[in-house]
Amino acid sequence: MNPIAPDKQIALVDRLTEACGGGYSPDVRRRYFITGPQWAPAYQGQAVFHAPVRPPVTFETVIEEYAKMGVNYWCTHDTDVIPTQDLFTPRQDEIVARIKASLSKNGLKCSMVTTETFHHAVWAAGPAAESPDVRAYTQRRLENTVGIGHELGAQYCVYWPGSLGYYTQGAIDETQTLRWYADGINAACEADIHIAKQYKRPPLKHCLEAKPFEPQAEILLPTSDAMLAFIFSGLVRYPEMVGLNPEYLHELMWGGAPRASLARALLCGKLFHFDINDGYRLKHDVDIAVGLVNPLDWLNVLVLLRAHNYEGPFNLDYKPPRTTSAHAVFSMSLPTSIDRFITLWEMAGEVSSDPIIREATDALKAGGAVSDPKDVGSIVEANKELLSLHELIGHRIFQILIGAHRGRTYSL
Ligand code: GLO
Ligand code: MG
Ligand code: MG
Repeated sequence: MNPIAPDKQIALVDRLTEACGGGYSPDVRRRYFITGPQWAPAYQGQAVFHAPVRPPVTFETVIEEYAKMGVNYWCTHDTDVIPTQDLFTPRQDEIVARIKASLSKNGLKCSMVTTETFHHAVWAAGPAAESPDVRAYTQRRLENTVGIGHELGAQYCVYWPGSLGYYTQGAIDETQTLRWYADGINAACEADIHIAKQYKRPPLKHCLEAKPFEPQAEILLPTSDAMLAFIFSGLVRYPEMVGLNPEYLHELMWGGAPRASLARALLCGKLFHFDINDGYRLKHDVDIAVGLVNPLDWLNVLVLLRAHNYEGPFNLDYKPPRTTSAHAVFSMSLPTSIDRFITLWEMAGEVSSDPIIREATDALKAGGAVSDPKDVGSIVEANKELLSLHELIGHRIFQILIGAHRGRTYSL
């Protein structure tokens, strides 16, 4: 093949994206509670070892592009859109008014707001540092975000306490730090109760998000389970207002099974919000788009969520890779991510209604007829053949993933 001239590359990528087919129309995409973060397309490709590769984009562009794509909801960190030095000033109000205008012009809603408590130098020792000044500032920031959330009509507020931890062991008292962190969440909930009344709106759903590694060396609330224990520890004053925003990759990163983490959150009634992406076990937070690494696992996750009538947001918390251009972020990366999610969701519906899986599952639940229930040997004998259905169900789910249940074959 001849080299592809730079001015022909966009056309090539667009043509091949189109040739992939299988894309959904914006109207179809709008049927799902998919939320688009400001930070996903605005991510410039930078990291500890990486320089940025893409230019900055404004919230106006992001909101407009989401609207064109068929994403109904937008969400943001406070400082994604308001520079830190402009928070609490009239500049903040001006920016929030511009966001409102841009959302309404494009027919989008704001689903969620979140406070950045990990990037700025003020959080060097975390949002619950020893210094009372840092903690008082944290509380003001959290309360301020709640106010922005109500002003923008959000339903959810997310907290990722990524810098709640340490580099050098023994330097902080973990129990004290967690108490101080709870003070921050309590202040946000209290402010919410007050502000919600002023706006005549229900209070927000406050969602904690765990990540096992990064950016601290050791993290105090590394998993969704740790956060459940924290919510029910007695430190959180309004536990009914606080739930979880698990992230698929964050649960996978520590070696857990995301589906089991979600199941535990569901049992506690705490699965409020869900960050969707993909990646690898026991690696750093690569935030690859949904379904590109673990489509089978993702399919199973969605089967679980459908079975439990999860109705919260699916938040596209991923990072378009550095190899994807600024143009392709909107023309290829985001739409294909959304479409893989929709396909997996619909496929999960097929798994749930598949007659083979249904019959196998019912048979397993019926169990074998045991001749002597007190005799361990008869229990084993009675179920021995039935248990082969476990592997058969796995095979059937794979067939559904590749379309074999609809007759797709490979003839050699
Ligand atoms: C980082 C987190 C981050 C959060 C966001 C929402 O690893 O996934 O993107 O989801 O800060 O609070
Ligand atoms: Mg996340
Ligand atoms: Mg992540």
